[in-house]
Amino acid sequence: MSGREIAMILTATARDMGPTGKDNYFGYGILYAMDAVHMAQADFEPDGIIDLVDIARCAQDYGTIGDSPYDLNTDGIVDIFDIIKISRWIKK
Ligand SMILES: [Ca+2]
Ligand SMILES: [Ca+2]
Repeated sequence: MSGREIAMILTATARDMGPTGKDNYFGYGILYAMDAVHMAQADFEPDGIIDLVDIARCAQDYGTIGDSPYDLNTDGIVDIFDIIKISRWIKK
């Protein structure tokens, strides 16, 4: 993974603070390391982008209980909340 990809993931998963978007006081916002790790792992069909193919991979494991790479919110089951989470990371 390149430095540019890491920077993109860190900024995409940061929680915005202060004025909307990047600002001089908060920058991109609060760093959420766990979300950044999950986003980095969510490129299930490794091509450097998260898209519908990656969501489809996640959906294929729908209903799986226990350890799964598709359990992006680490609640022990692959369900709609994991699909919603990966959907937020699709590049717009
Ligand atoms: Ca992908
Ligand atoms: Ca889950």
